[in-house]
Amino acid sequence: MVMHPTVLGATRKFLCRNSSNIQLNLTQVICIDPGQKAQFLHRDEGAWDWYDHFPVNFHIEVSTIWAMDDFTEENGATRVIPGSHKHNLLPLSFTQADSLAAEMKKGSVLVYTGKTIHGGGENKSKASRRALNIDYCVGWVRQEENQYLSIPIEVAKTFPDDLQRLIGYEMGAASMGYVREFEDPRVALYPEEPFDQKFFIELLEKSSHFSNIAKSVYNYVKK
Ligand SMILES: O=C(O)CCC(=O)C(=O)O
Ligand SMILES: [Fe+2]
Repeated sequence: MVMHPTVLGATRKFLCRNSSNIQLNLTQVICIDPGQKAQFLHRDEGAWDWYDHFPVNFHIEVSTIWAMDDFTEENGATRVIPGSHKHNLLPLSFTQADSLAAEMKKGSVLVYTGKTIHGGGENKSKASRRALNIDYCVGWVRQEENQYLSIPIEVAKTFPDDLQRLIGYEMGAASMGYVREFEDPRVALYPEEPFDQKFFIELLEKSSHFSNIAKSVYNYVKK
């Protein structure tokens, strides 16, 4: 699920307009039981210290909610305020009445940015509403769920290469996440393999697409 090609491809394309890399932010199963009230309206990017100053057009997170049951207005389908990723108005200046229920069939996925105001709905039905919440973020913020502590290294070693990279065994930006003497964190999984320093130039090239500073450093290093 975490590696779903359409979701991951869209997320990468969206977030990498402003960043060199993305990573897995968290995975959760969320169950809203009958009688549970609506969650407060929020932006998921508030996780980063309720930071008020992310520019409105600078996205650092993409969140997804996969329906494990049919999502209905009655059973607490995620409530979303469409268009709320385009302004900085306070989430709690809105009410549930301003939101729409993301009704969808089991197996569908709701994809929204870290700036979209939303919240779990009130469950007025007689059955639980279950969902799989998988969030991604740019490579240069701290992950909400600590992947290095949540996933023992012996387990991480059994993952496919692209999943290992996504959970954090990869540089998040040209100088973000190294181990030892500026080595790619993959050496922690495979210490016996030779270490390849070209990751730095590859990430620098990616950063050159949105950063003039990176472009000038890239041109300087390539000479
Ligand atoms: O369960 C839901 O519908 C939304 C949950 C959510 O937005 C959150 O926990 O951040
Ligand atoms: Fe949320």
